[in-house]
Amino acid sequence: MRRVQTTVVTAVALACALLAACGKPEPKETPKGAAPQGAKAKKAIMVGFAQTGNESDWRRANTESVKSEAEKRGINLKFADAQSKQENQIKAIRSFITQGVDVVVIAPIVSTGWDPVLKEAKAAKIPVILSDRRIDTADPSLYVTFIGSDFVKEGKMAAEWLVKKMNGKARIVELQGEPGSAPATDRRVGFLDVIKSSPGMEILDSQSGDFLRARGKVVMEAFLKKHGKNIQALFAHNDDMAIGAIQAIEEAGLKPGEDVIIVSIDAVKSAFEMMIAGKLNCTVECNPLLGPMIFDAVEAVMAGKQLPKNTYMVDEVFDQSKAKDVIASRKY
Ligand code: GYE
Repeated sequence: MRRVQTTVVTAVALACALLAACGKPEPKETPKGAAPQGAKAKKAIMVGFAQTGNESDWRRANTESVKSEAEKRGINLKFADAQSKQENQIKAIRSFITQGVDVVVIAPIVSTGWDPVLKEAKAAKIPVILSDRRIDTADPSLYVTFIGSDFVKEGKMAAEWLVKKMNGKARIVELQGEPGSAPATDRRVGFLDVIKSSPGMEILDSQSGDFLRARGKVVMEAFLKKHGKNIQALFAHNDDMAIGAIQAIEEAGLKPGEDVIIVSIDAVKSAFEMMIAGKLNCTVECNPLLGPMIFDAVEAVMAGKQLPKNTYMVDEVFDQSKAKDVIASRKY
């Protein structure tokens, strides 16, 4: 059974207005992607997917989930890897519009700056689905639905685990994700919100490692140089940066998982391996397997059906005590 939690944030009337504003369910003579009556073969739905890049294990699992699900359903998928640049992603969306795709799916790299291109999609009557990362916009009619995780909640879960583990007292360093991205912003907000009620939980330093393993290592090296053994705990916004940091901690002659307690987010397979090796203490799940839900939404939009404005995955916390039992069942 798929574990999702659905929140309809708009009143039904508003949702109808939003859908109409996106060109759905306004009946079209021959909806794009649908075969004219009497035709034998149904024309495949064409979807343009603007992916952020290839920055992490999470991202690779997400790309694979989208591609394999499209193939399974016979969807004609146009895939664009933006190589972590918003301008590339915007270019890809413009090209999808020109190609006349039926639906555009975006995993927005950063949360701001989307209105102009989303307005172009709207003018072309192409519905937009946001997946993985939310955006900041004053006009929610620019997208039909959002499907992904609640990053504030993930940050809170990481902090709650750490407060408990450290008995409310720790000097922490933080490795943030890509600046301006929803997961970096929201995970930090959630984490700070929880630790603020434990005066003993202090953030010594906080910097971006761009969600990259190599950057996680470099930034952790700098933290260690500056703060040395004062660092008692690390909060990394993703597992890849935590794994890079683990290497830096070992190279500094310290024991990750003991001298520095580490909590990160994603729960990818390599994080479980690190927990089993005793080097990572805890990871908060962020499910990247969004393909089936994205294409359910695509098909619903194509059928003129109404969708909830936000659908959130339900994520769990895994610490070392669970790692061994769970690793075999992990799908990414
Ligand atoms: O946590 C990180 C990836 O947006 C949820 O992006 C995603 C984040 C994920 O690079 O590993």
